[in-house]
Amino acid sequence: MVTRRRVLGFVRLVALCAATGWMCGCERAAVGQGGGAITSATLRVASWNVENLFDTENDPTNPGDNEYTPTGRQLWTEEVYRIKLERLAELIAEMKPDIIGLAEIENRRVLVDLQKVLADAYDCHLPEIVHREGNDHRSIEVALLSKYKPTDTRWLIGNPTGREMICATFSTGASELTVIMCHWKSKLIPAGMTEQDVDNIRIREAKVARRAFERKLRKNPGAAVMVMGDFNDDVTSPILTRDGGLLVSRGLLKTNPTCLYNLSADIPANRRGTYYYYPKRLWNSLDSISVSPAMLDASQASTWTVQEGSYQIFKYPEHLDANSRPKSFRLVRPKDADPYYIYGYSDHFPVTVTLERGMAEERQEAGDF
Ligand SMILES: [Ca+2]
Ligand SMILES: [Ca+2]
Ligand SMILES: [Ca+2]
Repeated sequence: MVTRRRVLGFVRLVALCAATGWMCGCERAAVGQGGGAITSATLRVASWNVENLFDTENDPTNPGDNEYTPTGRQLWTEEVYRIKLERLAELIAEMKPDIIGLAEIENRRVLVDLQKVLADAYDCHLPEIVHREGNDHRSIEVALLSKYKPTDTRWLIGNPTGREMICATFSTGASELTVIMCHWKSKLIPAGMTEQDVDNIRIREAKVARRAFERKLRKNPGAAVMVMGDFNDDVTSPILTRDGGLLVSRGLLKTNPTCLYNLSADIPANRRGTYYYYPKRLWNSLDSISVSPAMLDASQASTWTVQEGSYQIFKYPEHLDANSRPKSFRLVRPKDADPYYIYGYSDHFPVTVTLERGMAEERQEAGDF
């Protein structure tokens, strides 16, 4: 049966392709001309897959949210939703981000609800929202919450029937910081597809993200550009390193100046895990933040550099289960008892980094240029 959503999705897709030319990996037109230059000396940036942040209403155009209703399979009542928001806000307030990328966001409403809990319960103010509805089959998108309004926001489309990426540029006064937020397709193989089909989509997503930051770095090798998110693959995977240009060796940056460095490579391989895959009893480094070469060297021209030792997989103590794995927020269905919720947080750990205003910006502001 062809659902209304699919028809709408197809019509939208055709219009989108015509408008933006995604076939060549082009960016969606810029929207939102904002202000709000970053004035602080440091900037904390985070990325977190918050795991199924759905509201409780059944969106008739989205079959992907049917289980997240009070009578749906997840028994997703208003009370459960409120507790989920509360948990997420509690952890985000601990991280104290200035800009946070979020994955698995149903719609704008859940972001507004999360903002409100952050502000009211934790005095944590992230007033700017970057989000739009996409074509994902469950209608879960990436989003940014931020203290600052981007001066330019684009959506990158690597998979026209999947999740888009956000490419947001913030003004830092004299120059810019660009943040690309990703949630690439998972390695699960849907019916009718092969592993190669899925890999091809994932490779295209990687290449589209890469093209966006390469363009910035060719124009300005000192540009501050970050790529972060849930890549649904380990940081050493060829799709990240070979196709996405997110390198795990600082040495290779010298000969590949338009590639980025994945900060998770600074963490020993056995401690990079952000997600625990129970069927194979394996940790995966699905979530990470990569930065442009100039951001690694405070003497270089970048506006923002990584504060030494600040990158971390953020392990909020309450987020750890008895085995130090991420404590998910999930419904348990015992065979001989009523279902009940484990009020965790998410099946992913967040990642976070602190940036410092670079020398170039300071000199520029002092009028030395
Ligand atoms: Ca919903
Ligand atoms: Ca629905
Ligand atoms: Ca959605």
